[in-house]
Amino acid sequence: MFDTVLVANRGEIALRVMRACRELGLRTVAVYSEADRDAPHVGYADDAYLIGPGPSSESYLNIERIIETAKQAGAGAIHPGYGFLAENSGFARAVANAGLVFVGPPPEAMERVAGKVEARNEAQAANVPLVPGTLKPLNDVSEVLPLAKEYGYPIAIKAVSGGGGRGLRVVWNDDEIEPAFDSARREAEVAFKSSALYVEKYLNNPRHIEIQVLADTHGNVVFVGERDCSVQRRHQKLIEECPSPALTPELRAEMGASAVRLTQSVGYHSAGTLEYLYQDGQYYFLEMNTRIQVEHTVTEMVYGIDLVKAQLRVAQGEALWFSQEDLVPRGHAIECRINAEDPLMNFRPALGTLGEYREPAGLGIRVDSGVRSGYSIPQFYDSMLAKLITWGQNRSEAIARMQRSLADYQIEGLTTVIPFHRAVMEHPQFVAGEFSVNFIPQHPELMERVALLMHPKTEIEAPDEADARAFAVEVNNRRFSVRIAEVGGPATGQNGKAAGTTRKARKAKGKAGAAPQDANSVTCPLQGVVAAVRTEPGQQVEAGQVLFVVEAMKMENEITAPRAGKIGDVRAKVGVSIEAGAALATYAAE
Ligand code: MV4
Repeated sequence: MFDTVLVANRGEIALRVMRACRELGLRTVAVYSEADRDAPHVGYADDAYLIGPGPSSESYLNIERIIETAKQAGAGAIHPGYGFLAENSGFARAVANAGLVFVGPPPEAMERVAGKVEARNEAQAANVPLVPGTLKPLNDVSEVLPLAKEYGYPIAIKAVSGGGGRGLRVVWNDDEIEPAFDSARREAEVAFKSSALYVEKYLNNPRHIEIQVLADTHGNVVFVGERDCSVQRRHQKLIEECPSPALTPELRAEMGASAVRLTQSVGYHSAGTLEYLYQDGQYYFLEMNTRIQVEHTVTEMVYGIDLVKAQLRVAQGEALWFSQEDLVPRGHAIECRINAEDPLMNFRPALGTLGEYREPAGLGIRVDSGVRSGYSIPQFYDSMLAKLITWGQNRSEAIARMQRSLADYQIEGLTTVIPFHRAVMEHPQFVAGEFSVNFIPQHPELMERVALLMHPKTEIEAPDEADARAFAVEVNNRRFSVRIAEVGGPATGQNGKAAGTTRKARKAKGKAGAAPQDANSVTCPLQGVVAAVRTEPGQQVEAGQVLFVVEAMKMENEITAPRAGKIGDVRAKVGVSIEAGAALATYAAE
């Protein structure tokens, strides 16, 4: 059918797909941007083609260029990975129209579940449980109040084209309807160029559980268990596991059967994921993702199925070579996403170049990585460096193995979320399997532990890492590692402390972007565009009161008063760009 696959992606997933191709004897073609000349996926492919400048809009999202390249390279199929063009039905159609195979579902099936309201109607028709809510987009804000009365507060106002939490607003009382509606509409318009909204009852403490499905072109559909993806932050998943600690075999079978019904009814084939919320023993369909997902790996470890190879074989027209009864889970797998982000700075992406880089190894450990020693992280793409997956005979073995491999993982030159994962793996609620999507905000002690892991408290003023030299010494034949540094520098003050720059002062100098929050101004913590001004000169405000809304990275961020006080000048205007650290208003804190 096809013997060459173009992988329209980068990073770890491009490598992941190419490995699967190799095992199937398929030739691989990479595409890359000018920022990715040095990227690992380029070197791994049999052939590689430059497709444009760094920004993805000019390279990895350039549909015509990618299809042209596939033809030029003699590829018969295109695998989109995840992100970029993976869920773009226009791309899937253009690939097919060019006489190539899209390794994914048919565009018609993608479109039937693309919009949230359409997906809800499809789910309803397939008898899949839904969160109570509307089955049509709203025409006007006035429709919200009667719905709130019907479902009871809290309710969620959601964007029909939503995703990643964009255009989602939770409303707790009548007064919040209007501002939430306006804000959701603005955000939806910016992010999706569609301002259509709908309403659901809001579940306040659910788990996020998703079902993996696999369908061939002959009408066979199976589900490959579930994943629990509840540990996330701002709709970015951080940890996923299979199976979910919350499900019984009966519930798994019931949810799985519902997922198979919906998959079958929309004429789907390839791998797909149905997202559900799970609370108080009830499950509710949320949306369908029509791609291979980042966290597919944990399913593979527990079910022993290579999902990417399955996608490729199904795309070649092969019928599923196993049945539902053959799919038996074995043991437990956990994935930690290894992102270059600073957990203590709101998980802000950390750019830089990798120094020493060593991955953990051994039984039950899998690292799907897109980086290597000496690699510079391009600024244009996401901050995920690698995925660390551990398998164990049971959940506690998988956790112990994760703790061990997080400790063994050596990544120098960049701040990563590894200390966050270490804190989670030792957290009693996580270990007990008791968590919801609110896990991180519900446990402030977690981030305190992360801070301690990142900056251990020492008795003496700790020297800068860069100033210290490491030695191995032998004392009575026993080997010790010691770090030697001159503490405080040559000049010492009267109290014996360093008179020069302290570690703290040096650290602070090196860190840009953190907005100084002085008592006389409300500063903007991030660069963006002012979307709303909710205060006026002379206004008395309370601590935590929303004063401004700033749109950045297509997300709306509420800027609140750090303390109670009185607003002086309001400097920000709607539509104006604002730098991180700039003052939005002056105020006198009480
Ligand atoms: C919800 C919800 C509670 N009730 N809908 C967030 C992103 C979007 N994909 C769906 N989301 C939610 N929808 C109702 N009716 C809670 C969330 C939610 C969430 C969902 C999955 C994973 C993490 C989450 C974190 C916060 C809120």
